[in-house]
Amino acid sequence: MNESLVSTSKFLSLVLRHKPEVIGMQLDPEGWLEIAALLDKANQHGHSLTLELLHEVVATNDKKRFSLSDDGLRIRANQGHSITAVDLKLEPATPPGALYHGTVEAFLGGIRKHGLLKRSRNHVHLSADELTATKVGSRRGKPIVLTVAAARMHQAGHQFYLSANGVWLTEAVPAEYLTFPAESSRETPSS
Ligand code: HQG
Repeated sequence: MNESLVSTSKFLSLVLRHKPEVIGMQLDPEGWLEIAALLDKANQHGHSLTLELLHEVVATNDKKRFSLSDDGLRIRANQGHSITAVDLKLEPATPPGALYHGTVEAFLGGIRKHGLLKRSRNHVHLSADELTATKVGSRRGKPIVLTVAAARMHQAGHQFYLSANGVWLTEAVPAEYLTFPAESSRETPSS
């Protein structure tokens, strides 16, 4: 992605996940914005966004963060929201046996104590493969990948959702369903 695509993706993530009010807008209950109004408002607030650039970001975005409505008139983010009023109306889905969560050491104490919490977002985000989880953890430092016993959690009644861009979402992961990586690399040698 070139710089204007990256900065447009970041701007759209801000507006469509967290703060539509920065351009004087409000998401509908399922997270959509009318594209025509979005372009008008963005430009009024000093962001030179065109329909062509928006379509290019939707099509080429590395994580497929955004979707267009079937009629092409609206756009929304596929996951990652912090606006609690947004309900994407995803269908509950059956997860694979294991899912993965990338984090960093500084958070492990809290995670061991409380499990995975959604914190500022609307869901805990889980990855289908370890490589993706490693990349997620790398955003904050040396990545640590936790394994989630997703099938066991699901059997115990916890609901899972699969976003349109392949991210698994759930309300919280109690610590009993987490496996932490072996800690041998952090142990002090005994002699
Ligand atoms: C941690 C990006 C202490 C958790 C990524 C994480 C993802 C705890 C952080 C998506 C905790 C929350 C989401 C507890 C969880 N104590 N720390 N009990 N429970 N945490 O950014 O999963 O590029 O809200 O480990 O690729 O890092 O934006 O979640 O480190 O898919 O599209 O609290 O964001 O996608 O951080 O990332 P976040 P995340 P985009």
